[in-house]
Amino acid sequence: MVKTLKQKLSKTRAGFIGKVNALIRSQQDINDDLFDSLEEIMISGDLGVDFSLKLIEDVRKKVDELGIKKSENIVRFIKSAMVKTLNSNCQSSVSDPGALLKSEIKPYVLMIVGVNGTGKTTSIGKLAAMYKKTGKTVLLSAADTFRAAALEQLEIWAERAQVEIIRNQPGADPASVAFDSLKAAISRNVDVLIVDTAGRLHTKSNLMEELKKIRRVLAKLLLEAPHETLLIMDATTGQNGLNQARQFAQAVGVTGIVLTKLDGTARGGIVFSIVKELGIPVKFIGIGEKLEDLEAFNANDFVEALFA
Ligand SMILES: Nc1nc2c(ncn2[C@@H]2O[C@H](COP(=O)(O)OP(=O)(O)OP(=O)(O)O)[C@@H](O)[C@H]2O)c(=O)[nH]1
Ligand SMILES: [Mg+2]
Repeated sequence: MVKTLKQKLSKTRAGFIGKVNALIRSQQDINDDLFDSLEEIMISGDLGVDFSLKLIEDVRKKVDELGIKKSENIVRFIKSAMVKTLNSNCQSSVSDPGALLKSEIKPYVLMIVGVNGTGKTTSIGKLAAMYKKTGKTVLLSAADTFRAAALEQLEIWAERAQVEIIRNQPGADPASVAFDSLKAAISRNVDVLIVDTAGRLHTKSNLMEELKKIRRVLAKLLLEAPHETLLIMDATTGQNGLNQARQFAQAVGVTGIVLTKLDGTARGGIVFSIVKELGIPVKFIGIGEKLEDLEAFNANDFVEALFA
C-alpha cells in the first residue's frame, strides 16, 4: 500500500520535497537562512502560509531544544511536525480514516459534490468498489441528470464495481432521482447509497440551491441523510480549491474531502493547507484513474510516502 502511494506521489516528491532535500544537501549548517529558505519552499509548494510558518516554528524549537547542528538531521523533525499538524487539525481522519466505510447505519447515504471535472463520478466508482470489498451492498444514484453522458459514465462505473444503479431520464429533476434512489435503498435493504451530482461552480447560487434541495429531499425520507457529504477536490487546482471548498462547506455542510489526481500533480502539498485552513478532514485521496486508485487518507503514510 505505502509502496504504491510512494510511486503515485512521485511528482510532488520531485517538486517541493525534492527542493527541501536539495537545500539540506547544499547547506549543512543550521541557521536563519536555512529556515527562511525552507519556509519559502513550503509556501511555494502549496502548503499554505499558516501551515508553513507553524511547521518551521515547530522545527526551530526542536532544533534549539536538542542542540542540533547539522541540517541533515532536521528532516525527521519536518516529517513529525507535518504529521502532528495534520493530525491535530484533522482528528477524524486520523483516528480512523476509513470510519465511514464501517458505519453500521443502514442505508448509509453519501452525497458527492464538487466543481466540474474534479473526479466525482470516478471517485464514486472507486468508493463503491471499496464498500463491496468490505462485504457491503451498494446502490448508486444518478442524480447528475445534466448530461446523458453523465448517466452513461456512472453506469460504466456501476458495472466495473458490480453494483446497482438508480437512474432516470437526462433532464429529470436531480432531487427526484435522489429521492427515488433512497426509497429504493430502503426497500431493498441496501447498506450504502452514493448519490452522484452534477459538477457546478461554487459561485452559481441557483446550482448551489439545487444541491440544498437534494439534501432536503433526502432528509424527508431519512432524517439524518445524507450522513456524509463528500467534496471532491482536484489537487491540481492548488490554492483555488480552498475557495471552492469554503463555498461548498457553507452551502451544504461538507463532512469530508476526497482529494483527487494527486498522482498527476506536483501540488500534493495542498493537503496541508486544506487541513490547516479549512479544518475539514481529508478522508480519501485519489491517485489514478483505475478502480483501485483510492486510499483512505492517513497522515503518517502520506508524509512517509512523500519523503520516501
Ligand atoms: N490521474 C487521475 N485522474 C483522475 C482521478 N480522479 C478522476 N480522474 C480523471 O478526471 C476526469 C474527470 O473525472 P470525472 O469522474 O468524470 O469527474 P466529475 O467530477 O464526475 O465530472 P463532472 O460530472 O463532469 O463534473 C476523468 O478523466 C478521470 O479519469 C485521479 O485520482 N487521478
Ligand atoms: Mg460526474
